[in-house]
Amino acid sequence: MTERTFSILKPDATERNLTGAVNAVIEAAGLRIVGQRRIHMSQAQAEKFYEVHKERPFFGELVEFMTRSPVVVQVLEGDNAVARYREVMGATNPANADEGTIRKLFAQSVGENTVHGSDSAENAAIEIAQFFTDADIVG
Ligand code: RTP
Ligand code: MG
Repeated sequence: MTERTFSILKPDATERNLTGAVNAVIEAAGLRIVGQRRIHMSQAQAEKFYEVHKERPFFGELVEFMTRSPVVVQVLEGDNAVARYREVMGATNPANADEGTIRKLFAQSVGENTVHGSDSAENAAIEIAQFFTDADIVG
């Protein structure tokens, strides 16, 4: 089933000039980048995006990290894109990530872990709508 998911290349990726390298892994995995934009997230945008984690001890650190440098927001399309991208990203903590995954290849720590991917189709739709209009997605 063709579906869409939402992705962010996080500040540690843009800072190290790794956006092309990460995109190469995404595309090699069969996911198509159908929307893409570089932005510098505001504090308010980051707080809203990670609202589900606001009671977690790492919330402040997470918002600070996500607003530290530009990010690349993306819409990815493909067969079972939500689950497929989670597979390609690897575990949240790069120490536990499988060989060949984006986080195993590039992430430095559980906090600075290079990419975000939606965890369900429902959240993907909500997250895509936070950053893209329909006209900005060309499938
Ligand atoms: P994401 O939402 O960014 O795709 O990552 P995820 O689903 O794999 O992990 P999640 O549990 O949703 O956590 C969101 C992000 O918060 C940061 N984090 N830091 N310091 C910590 O212990 C800690 N735990 C999580 C990571 O940047 C994680 O991706
Ligand atoms: Mg998550």
